[in-house]
Amino acid sequence: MRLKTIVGPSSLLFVITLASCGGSDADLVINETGASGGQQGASGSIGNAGATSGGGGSAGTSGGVGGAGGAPCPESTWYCDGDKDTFGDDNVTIAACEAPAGGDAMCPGPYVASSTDCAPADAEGFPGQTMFFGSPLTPPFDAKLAFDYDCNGKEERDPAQLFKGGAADMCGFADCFNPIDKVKGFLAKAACGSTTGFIECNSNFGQCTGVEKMSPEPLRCR
Ligand SMILES: [Ca+2]
Ligand SMILES: [Ca+2]
Repeated sequence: MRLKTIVGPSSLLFVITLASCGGSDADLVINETGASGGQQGASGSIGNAGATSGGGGSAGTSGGVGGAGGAPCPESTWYCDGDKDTFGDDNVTIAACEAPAGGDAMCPGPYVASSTDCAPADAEGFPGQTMFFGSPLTPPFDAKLAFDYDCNGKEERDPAQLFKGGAADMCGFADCFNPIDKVKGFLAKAACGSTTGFIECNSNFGQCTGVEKMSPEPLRCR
């Protein structure tokens, strides 16, 4: 190996001539800037390769972070949207410059910027959901909020299914004389997804009383 030193107009160049196994010589040129680029990352070799054109140093510098000589990019945290409802799971994340495509064993759906899906395995459970549901969310979810389909931290009951008698959770006198339909509905104590805690107002010996019975459909919540 022979070491040659070349002093250029703008920077100091070291030329090392390598005797390869095949007997031919190859020149490895490193200038001061190129050596600095190599220290920043695995792209130091990029700085070396660029030496033949005299620009290796600057290529190594810019390639140190972005890789492959490209411009550096700011990394963001991306969240897995495994149920593909456009909201991500803050338990499954990845850091990258742009959103990874996902679609693999780690994340069945794409990665997104949102991290607010309270039910990452249920496409019907997401912030802003307006519908009500009679069965619990698909796990995983907050164990105390199995029906929090809109991810607001509460379980709201479908008002259309609640009892609307003349008195709170009790049948008023007029409730037994509804010519179209009997007054009925879920009481305040009824649980989401349950068919109990449901009363219907019936006239009984001149009095209007609520008879607790099984609802034909579960109480829907969100
Ligand atoms: Ca979801
Ligand atoms: Ca809710």
